[in-house]
Amino acid sequence: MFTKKVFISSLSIMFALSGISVVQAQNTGEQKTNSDISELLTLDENNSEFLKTLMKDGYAELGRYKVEKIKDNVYHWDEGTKKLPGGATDENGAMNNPSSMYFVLSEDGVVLVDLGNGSQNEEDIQNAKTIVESMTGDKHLSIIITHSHGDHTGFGRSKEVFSNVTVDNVYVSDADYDVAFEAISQFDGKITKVHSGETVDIYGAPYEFNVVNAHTEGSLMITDETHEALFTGDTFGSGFIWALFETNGGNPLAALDKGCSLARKILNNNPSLSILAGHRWQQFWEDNAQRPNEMSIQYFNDMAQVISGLLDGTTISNSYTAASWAPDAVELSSNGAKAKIDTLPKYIEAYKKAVNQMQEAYVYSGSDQLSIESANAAAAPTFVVYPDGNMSDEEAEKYIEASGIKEIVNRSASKVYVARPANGVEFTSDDVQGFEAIVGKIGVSSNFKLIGIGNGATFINQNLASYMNFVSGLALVNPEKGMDVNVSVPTYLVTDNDEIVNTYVKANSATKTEDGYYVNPESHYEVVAVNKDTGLDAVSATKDAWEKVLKKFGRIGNYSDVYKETATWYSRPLISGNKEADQARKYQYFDSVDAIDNIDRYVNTQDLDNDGIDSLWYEYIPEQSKDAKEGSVPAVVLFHGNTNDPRTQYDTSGWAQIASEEGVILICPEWQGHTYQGYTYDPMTDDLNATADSDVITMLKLTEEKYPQIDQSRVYISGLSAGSMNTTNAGLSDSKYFAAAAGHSGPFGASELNKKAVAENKDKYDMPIIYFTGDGDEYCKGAFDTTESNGGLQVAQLYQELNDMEVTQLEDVLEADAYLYGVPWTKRYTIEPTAENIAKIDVGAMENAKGIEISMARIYGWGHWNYTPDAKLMWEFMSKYARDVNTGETIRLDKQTPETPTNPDQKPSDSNEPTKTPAKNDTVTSTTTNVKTGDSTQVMPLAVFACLSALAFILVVKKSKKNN
Ligand SMILES: [Ca+2]
Repeated sequence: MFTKKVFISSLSIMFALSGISVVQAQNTGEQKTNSDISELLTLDENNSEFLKTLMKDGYAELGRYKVEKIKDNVYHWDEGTKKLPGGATDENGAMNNPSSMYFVLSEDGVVLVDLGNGSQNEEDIQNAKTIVESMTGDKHLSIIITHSHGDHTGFGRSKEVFSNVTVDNVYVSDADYDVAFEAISQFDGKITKVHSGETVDIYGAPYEFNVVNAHTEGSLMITDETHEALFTGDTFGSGFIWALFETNGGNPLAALDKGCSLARKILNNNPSLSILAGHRWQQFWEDNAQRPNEMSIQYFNDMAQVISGLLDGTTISNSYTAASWAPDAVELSSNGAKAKIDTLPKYIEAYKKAVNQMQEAYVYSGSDQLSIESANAAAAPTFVVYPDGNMSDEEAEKYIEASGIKEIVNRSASKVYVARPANGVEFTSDDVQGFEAIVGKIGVSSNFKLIGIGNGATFINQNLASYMNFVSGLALVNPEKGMDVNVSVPTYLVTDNDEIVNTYVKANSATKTEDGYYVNPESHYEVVAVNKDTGLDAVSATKDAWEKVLKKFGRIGNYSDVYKETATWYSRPLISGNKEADQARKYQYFDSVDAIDNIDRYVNTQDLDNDGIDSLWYEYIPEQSKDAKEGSVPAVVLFHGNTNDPRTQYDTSGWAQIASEEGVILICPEWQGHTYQGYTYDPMTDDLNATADSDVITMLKLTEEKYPQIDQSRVYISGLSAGSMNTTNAGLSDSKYFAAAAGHSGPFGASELNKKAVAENKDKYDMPIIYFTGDGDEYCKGAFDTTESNGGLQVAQLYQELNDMEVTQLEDVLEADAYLYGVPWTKRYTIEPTAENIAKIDVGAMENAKGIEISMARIYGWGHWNYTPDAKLMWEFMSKYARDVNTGETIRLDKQTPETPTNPDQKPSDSNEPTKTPAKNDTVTSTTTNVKTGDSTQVMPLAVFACLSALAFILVVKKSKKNN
């Protein structure tokens, strides 16, 4: 029971983090009987042999046709049989594409949904006539046409089929009437045009008609709650939709997207509705690898995913050849999604353009250009520009091109918004609303830059001061005097007005360090750069602002003292709508990777397991480590969060700075598989590294071979959220490859595989591990308690057992320790906030006889995301450890008595030894680098690292010798 609970909660975390809402139909367990809804009706068996069979078996064939019972009072008429089903080829070699029609029986009459392909063949017509007459009996018939296409109106051309039944009404959408009329003209005078949103009572049952104009202009989705049916015709297809026609003003995909939302809403309200589509054979077709089977709400979720993926490049596009009249057609699909969309490139472009379009701004988006070569992912800079009064789209286009913004946006797969004044002339206080509309489209994890020029700068200066707390870089070119600014904001100014300069200098608690440059002595993030050349043009000023301020910092809002419920998730909008909370919320600065210039990135794709599919990973090689001596450079494998990008941990975790300063090599695997520009990379693990030797290890070994400077005794692992789960798991299952581990926004608890790995490895290896978790984290905050289901306690128990420590029993847990998972830590300390770090952190730790620690930290007010100052704390923890690559023993570097090697330059005799030279190259260089940055406070701890690192080599070399 206990294990199951944890398993389920892990799963829900996985889904919750995926950003895709997983909607499950609610099964109340209580099946409604049809007598509750409408009486179960029987057909008169004596009418025909066909009907006798249908009543007996729920299935009957007649010539080329079959009829089957779907549910009480609902029958499916298919233009295919068992012998010649959909997708099979007939005697002429043509593929059978039968349409589906449905009979709905009511006390007062029968509804027939659609009229199929029809037939010219006399035998077929007689059989169709028998079916219609049998199903209608002595009642009247009404017909609903889902859409105008010939394969759904065909029998309308046969008067014979309906010659003996009374047809009351034929319903067709207003928009499809003209095209459909020719086929159904025999019913002229009985045709009722329906409109979207209209509900019509047919034989005592309400039918709600909704138009989704993606397949035809008037394609219907019809809700019949009485008979628990949702008739969709080809409105959403039956596994794939043909959105190949000029509907919705040339934007069928927008209509489809809207229709999917409506369908989901309808199905959420009525989970018992069966989706009865226009070609049922397609959803059961054996040759269709992604058969949706009985379609459910998931089909619409999947279709929505295919559409939304067009905006971030995760949708797969292949050429589509089934429609010979549309040679440039493409088929859109998405990893794991069952629904496909066949459409034309011009409709994709129209959709993307319309999504980005807004009245308040000209929008240029590079987000669909996200590829494995893009510069960054989660922390990509997004720009909002207020120009000097109204700017035409052509002028805006020209400005972003010339200023370099377009290039940055393209390489970062982000966006730029050039605002338009509400009055069409210049910006006034009326444009604050427009600012909120623009910002409402931008998520917190974005790296938000605000630029104002002339009138635009004045508008910002006079109206937006209270929004500065989420701006990571502000540039004002020739603003007029404005409001007081009460929060810090990294600022670039073109002005000769000292009063304006002083406002921002004061807001940043900055002091002058050189002419035109001010910095807060306690925070390198809080800067003001001033250019007094007021004649500078907008393009040159923008370029200068990027170099001097804008590229340097990001700012993530994940912290709130006053509004904890919104402090839990990074993707919530910058403006929550609660003014007090929005202005009080704290935002954490981080160093933007755009300003790092001493790290080379390598993108790797390789098939690691010989299944024909490449895996993807990134290597980040700092300058200091490039030509470093063999076995001298530590490396850290960074696991991203669920469905995140492999670059995210480099961009947003703070590890980029550690690498830049310390010369550590970073390896960022796409462990989960992810689609970029249509190619889906192979996941490196199926179980988040809970079992040993996944493709992550294959990748690591390849990387170690490629970079002999990597010190294999100092390879570490770290990760965020689902990446934290990978870290927990690999720390137990792959202990021998890693010297220490650090998780962020986890621990999540113990699995059976974890316990198995502990049992296998506890006599062989130890593993030091540390976790950092926010107590505003919606997935983890509940774990700060003293129950056995608390994820921290469970993970502590795993690592206590692995590390040969006393395992905490539930009865030993004290209520007073709930703030740190109830674990009886033997060492506790608190890290207070500083000008650079906004959060207080409580840390608990315990260590075994050999000095191997388990540690867990609580970040007050922080949500579910990286907190960048932690990277340094993780590194301080992890770099204390090395693992003897021969014995597997963990070495506590800082607790060793310094020993002078007899001959430090002597190489071990065995040339296969991975650690050959007691090199100090990396750490010495990093000290130099640090001095270069002018940050003198960094030099001391680095010097200590240098000593420690040197010690590590001495120790490893000694150990190796002993073993030889
Ligand atoms: Ca592969």
